[in-house]
Amino acid sequence: MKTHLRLFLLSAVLGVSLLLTACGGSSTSTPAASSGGTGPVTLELGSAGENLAFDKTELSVSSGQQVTVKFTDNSAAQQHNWVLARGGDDVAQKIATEGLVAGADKNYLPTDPANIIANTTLANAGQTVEVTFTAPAPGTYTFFCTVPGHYPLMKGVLTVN
Ligand SMILES: [Cu+2]
Repeated sequence: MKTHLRLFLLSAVLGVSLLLTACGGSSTSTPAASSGGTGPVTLELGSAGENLAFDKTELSVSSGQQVTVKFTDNSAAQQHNWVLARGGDDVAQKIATEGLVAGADKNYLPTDPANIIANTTLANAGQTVEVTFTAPAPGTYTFFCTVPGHYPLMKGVLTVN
């Protein structure tokens, strides 16, 4: 009789501690409250006609802001894309080189996306493509096109405040 009671108490204690563990686990994943009053923003840019350039070379957003980039290929024949690097020109150069190897089937993007914050797919002439992402930590980031030969001509800087 006494043994049964102890077993019951033991299993009850174990059950409670399991429940506590489960609750503790879920509470840590509660998203942090958004700071500041920056709502979602849409940035529109395009290629500069037939030039290997964007029609805007400076963009700015706020850290944590939801950003949608709408990119229009204004060329009559060329493909372009819009890629945001997790860093500056050194990182962009590496992505462009790896993208060239990957080929058009992969949107001229490296297999490992670790250094890419956001990217559109390839846009054909006259096409608009878009991508939505959360603005990273404050700093400056290079955006560019990875179609072979377009970087480092076709690039700009996103400033995150
Ligand atoms: Cu391009």
